[in-house]
Amino acid sequence: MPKFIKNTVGKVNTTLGFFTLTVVLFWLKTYIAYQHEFTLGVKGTVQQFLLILNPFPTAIVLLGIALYFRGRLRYWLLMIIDTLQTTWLFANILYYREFSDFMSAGVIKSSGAASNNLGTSLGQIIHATDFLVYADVVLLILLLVFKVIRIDPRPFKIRYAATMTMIGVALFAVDLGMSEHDRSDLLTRTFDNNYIVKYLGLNTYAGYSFYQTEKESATRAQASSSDMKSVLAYLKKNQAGENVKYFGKAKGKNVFVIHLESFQQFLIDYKVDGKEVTPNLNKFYHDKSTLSFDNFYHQVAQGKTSDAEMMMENSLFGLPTGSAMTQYGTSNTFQAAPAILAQKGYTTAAFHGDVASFWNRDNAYKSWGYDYFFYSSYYKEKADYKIGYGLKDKIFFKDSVKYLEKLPQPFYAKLITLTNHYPYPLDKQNVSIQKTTTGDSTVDGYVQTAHYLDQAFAEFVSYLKKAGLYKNSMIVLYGDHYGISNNHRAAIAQLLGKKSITNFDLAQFQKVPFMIHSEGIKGGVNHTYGGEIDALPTIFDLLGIKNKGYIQFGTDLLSSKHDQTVAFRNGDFVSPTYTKLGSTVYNSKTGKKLTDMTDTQKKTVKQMQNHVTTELSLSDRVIQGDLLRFYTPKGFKKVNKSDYNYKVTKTLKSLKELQKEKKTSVLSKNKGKSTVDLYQTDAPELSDSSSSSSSSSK
Ligand code: GP9
Ligand code: MN
Repeated sequence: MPKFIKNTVGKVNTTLGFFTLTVVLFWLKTYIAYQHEFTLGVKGTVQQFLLILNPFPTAIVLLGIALYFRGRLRYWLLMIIDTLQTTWLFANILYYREFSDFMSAGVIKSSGAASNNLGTSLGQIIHATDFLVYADVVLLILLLVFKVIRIDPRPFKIRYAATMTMIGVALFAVDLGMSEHDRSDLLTRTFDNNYIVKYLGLNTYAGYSFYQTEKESATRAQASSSDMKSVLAYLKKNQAGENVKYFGKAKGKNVFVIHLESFQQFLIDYKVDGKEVTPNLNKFYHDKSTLSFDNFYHQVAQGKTSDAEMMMENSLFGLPTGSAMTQYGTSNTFQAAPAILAQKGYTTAAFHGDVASFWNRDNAYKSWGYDYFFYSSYYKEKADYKIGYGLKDKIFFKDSVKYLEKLPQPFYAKLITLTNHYPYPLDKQNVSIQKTTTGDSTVDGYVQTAHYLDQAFAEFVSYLKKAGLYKNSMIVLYGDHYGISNNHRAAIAQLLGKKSITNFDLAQFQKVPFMIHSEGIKGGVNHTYGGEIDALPTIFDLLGIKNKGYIQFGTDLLSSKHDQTVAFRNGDFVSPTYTKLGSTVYNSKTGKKLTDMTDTQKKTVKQMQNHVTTELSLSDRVIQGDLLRFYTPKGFKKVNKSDYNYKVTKTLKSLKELQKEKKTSVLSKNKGKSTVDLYQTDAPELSDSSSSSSSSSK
């Protein structure tokens, strides 16, 4: 063996040599993961360089801790720290695959509530090769155990260890300095988590995220009633008021809010092989009594469904990281739609075919004033009734009816569907439309579950018609967030029949349906720009409730004063004129980048950006500081969470008693005869006679 190689190999038998080898191997796999597992959007040589550099500083500092210890302990500590860092990398690879985002401390905090479903999907997204990230650690340990690499027993001088720490810190300073230069306000403004990882690395991101979460708890402790003043001042200036033409047009009607899981606007009128994917939703969308919005965007971040629910029913934004419903749903004071409506005589109920704890619904719904919450335990459970995250939509809708018919009218009922959820699995017997053929396996099943959801919805609507509920109800439909994440550019391009996809196209791809149907209102496709934050004031308009006095950040889509600048949760925005994504401004009409902007244009965009940043941060202040505890709208009674109990036995008893007290439920109106038999479904799971008249009280 040449002397040079022999010398180099020999070095691994010294502390410094082994340490260097560990650092380099960790760097290598992190860099490979950066390239293959995450979509970091690295542009230009500076960013390329920083991506290569950024695993080093924290790895040197963290692994360097071991250098301060003696002999064998030093080596084992090195391996333990390496394993911990690797586990963080491993967890993020899996998390990113599903959520196209990095894990945050907020998500980890929430994971108690979300663990069930994270576990479900984990099984589906994990690849055997993922474990290869541990290969270097295992190899190093084996080499040590079998004494191929010998442990250097000599003490490692403290001043050398300190030098190593200093090298790490210095590299970190270089990394941070260059990053700030390339992207100012990197750590102060809430950009995408991808930015933090791209510039500062995965370990730094972990520290940043934990720091943010701690800060959140502190903000809450520090908040005081005077903080409400700036919120009230903002709302006074920005709330839009109602549209007299629509005000109260659905007053006193029941309200159905149907949550279309992962449903994007592009599916409306979309065809595969000449066949409509969602014919029934399309019909509903074009109905003359349906107000449909075709420039309506989801505005969720990591909280996904829970962010959508937060916006739809509180007109408050979700948080930049984690889930507001999970982190603050239990302890905060809210003035949510169910509570407001309940105090106006509505019975309020949420229906969902998953466990109650997911997204902390069982607690948050109490804070929001839901009288009832029907979750998985309320439904008959059979192995083939479930797929992916819970009950199949057709069965879910049908089996909700036996509770629905017992609710005194008027009621506010939210039904959260589930089958159209990533990774879009559907059993053969329920498949009735071709997959798309992009070749991207996570994308191609999407139209099949969407088609299934469409059929389930149609069955529900036809029941509503038979039970007389269609006429006296306002039916609201919304898609909660994207189903196909931005990671699938090539497939998206194919689905949309485009050659390639720009960032502007991706922003447009965040449109979700928002439809309001009420017999007698003037419907039509409305092109107003808006988002989930605007849903509640719009719904209130139709129900004849003024939103003045409520802390709601959205504005009525029907109001002439409605604000059409739609904030994305990361501070980007779309509007009918300008779309701003990161630092790039686009002409919303043409989708072209605006390069030479006039001073007036720059000023307008700056004003829009200020507005977006202000509304997001004020909404965050409300949630993080629990500010609603300091403010009660006129005529509103503070919700007392202990008034609510979602235990099955309690609920069934209460519903029974209610039938005697109030004679307004569908069941009472039908002289005590159940309407369940009116429900027709072609769900194959229910086709045998024994299960067609399902009853499942447990
Ligand atoms: C889980 C369901 C899915 O109960 O609402 O939530 P998501 O993964 O879409 O946020
Ligand atoms: Mn969802």
